[in-house]
Amino acid sequence: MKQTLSTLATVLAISLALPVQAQFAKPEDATKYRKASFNVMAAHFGRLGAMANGRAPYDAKAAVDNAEVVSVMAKLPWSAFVEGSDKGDTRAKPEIWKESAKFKDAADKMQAEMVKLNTAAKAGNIDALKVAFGPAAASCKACHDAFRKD
Ligand code: ASC
Repeated sequence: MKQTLSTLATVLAISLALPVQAQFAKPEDATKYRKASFNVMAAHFGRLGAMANGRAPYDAKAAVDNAEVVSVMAKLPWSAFVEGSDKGDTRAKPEIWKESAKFKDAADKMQAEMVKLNTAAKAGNIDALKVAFGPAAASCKACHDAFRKD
């Protein structure tokens, strides 16, 4: 029993450490998935922006909750930029697949900024949130400028 539990714990620890890897039956499913994850992220990021920019009152708990969602969602879209999903209902530029190392750098940078934003939200003060929000928004914009059609 003890042995079984410890094996189970090991399996669980390994599976939690694996990066999220969604599977898609069709390229359109991948496109829908990445758009959905960006949309959820944007909704929660926008709430943080409203607080950071003084358009909404600062609420420490709401900041933590929103930043948590943002940092989790930030991990999701990348595995959905599959081959063949450059066509159809997407603003993804071909450069995503042609300059994949550059795209990965931009994606990694964004995720790192969202982790910092999450840490800042947990600090529990508006100034920390303001400091982290600017670079986080800039990391969204940098990727949009290079890799998204408007
Ligand atoms: C947002 C949002 C984005 C980013 C970007 C920052 O709130 O939806 O995509 O910020 O506009 O420049």
